[in-house]
This record gives sequence, structure tokens and C-alpha cells, in this order.
Amino acid sequence: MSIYGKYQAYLPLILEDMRQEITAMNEEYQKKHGQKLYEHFEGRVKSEKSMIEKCQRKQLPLTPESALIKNRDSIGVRIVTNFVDDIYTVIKLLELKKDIHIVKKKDYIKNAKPNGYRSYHLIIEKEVPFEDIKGQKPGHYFIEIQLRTIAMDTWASLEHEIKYKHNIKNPERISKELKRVADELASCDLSMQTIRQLIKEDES
Ligand code: 0O2
Repeated sequence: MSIYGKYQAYLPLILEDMRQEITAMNEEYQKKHGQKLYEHFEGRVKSEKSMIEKCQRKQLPLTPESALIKNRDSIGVRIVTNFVDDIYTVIKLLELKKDIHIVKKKDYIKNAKPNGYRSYHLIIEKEVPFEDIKGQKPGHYFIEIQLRTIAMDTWASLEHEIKYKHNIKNPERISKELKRVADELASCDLSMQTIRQLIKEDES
């Protein structure tokens, strides 16, 4: 039996529903404002193997309750934007959605992690037409949403890859360089934002 129990079959359907909702939001925004809200969207259902490892790491029993309630990233979505201010626009639009309740916000953009990681994390609870673990239908499922610019995403992918390389000879030097690059990219994001503003002013 899967760690997600009988709820496993719903997870890809909920992810697909979320993808459609976010895509529709982007299309509507584009129609109204003539520019897209985000560059691309990624989504995944956390593999059973990763969820089991996570539960073991947190010393949680290997049950659907641990996988779906105690951990809230069984479904994960990433929205990658061109500009920093688009991230905050997406959040505002998500807050208006009736089927979504934001339960946690973590702004690693205004408060970058010491290693240089930047991203905005949301945990949302979404109403879906399936039974949930509490026996409710429509049910409620947690989804983790990560919002980042292309620059932040590039950095996070590289850093994630390096984390799993165990044969690095000088990890302190690599960490220091990564942190320096993260700060440089943040400064580029700021410059891009300024350029966008200048173009807007020029057009008005
Ligand atoms: P995966 O494989 O990416 O899904 P949690 O650990 O989720 O119970 P926590 O610690 O509050 O709770 O999570 P946080 O800080 O919101 O971060 C969760 C996810 O953000 C991670 O998921 C990563 O995807 C990403 N993340 C956080 N910090 C870093 C970082 O320093 N570098 C990179 N590259 N990614 C980061 P998981 O669970 O690690 O796994």
C-alpha cells in the first residue's frame, strides 16, 4: 500500500486542476494587461520514495496522515516569473480565489536564506471534488507553491545539484561563490525591474 493510501490517485488530478487554474489566470492577465504574468509553470507529485524519506527524517509514522497533513508538499507547484514584482502580483491574484486558502507564507526574497536561496513559498489549502483524509467531500488538500524569477530558479537548480555531489573538495569555497552569485543575480533582478519601470514610463 502506498504511503498516500487511497488518496494517491487524486494527487495527479489535483495537480492538473491547479495547473489549469494557474494557466487560466495567466491567460486572463495577458488579455487584460498585454503581458504574461509568469514565464513557466512546473508541477510534481512528490514521489513515494521522497515522501517516505522525508517522513523518516522527521521521525513521522509512514501513514497517509503524515504524507498529506503533517507534510504539506505532497503536491508541489513552481511558478517562474521574469520579474520580481510579478511574484507579488501572482500572490495577490491567488488570494482572491475562492477555492484556495493560503495557510502559510514564507518570503525568502525579502529574507534570503544565509546560503543565498531566494524564492517565495506558499502553502495553500485547495478545495477539490474528491474525498480528503478527514472524510470530507468536497475535500481539502495542501499544495506547496514556490514562486521565483528565472534568475532565482537557475541558481536554486545549480545549488540543488551541487548539494547532492559528495566529492566536492572545497565545499566552503563553493558555498561562498554560490552566495556571491546569488547576491549578484538578486542585483540583476532589481536592475531588470528598473528597466521594466523605465519602459512603462516611456510608454505612458
Ligand atoms: P524537494 O525535493 O524540493 O521537494 P519542509 O522541509 O517542507 O517540511 P521547510 O523546511 O519549512 O519545511 O521548507 P521550506 O523552507 O519552505 O523549503 C521547502 C522546499 O524549498 C525544499 O523542498 C526545496 O525545494 C526548496 N528549498 C528550500 N531551501 C532551499 C535551498 O537552500 N536551496 C534549494 N535549492 N532549494 C531550497 P525539499 O523538501 O527539500 O524537497
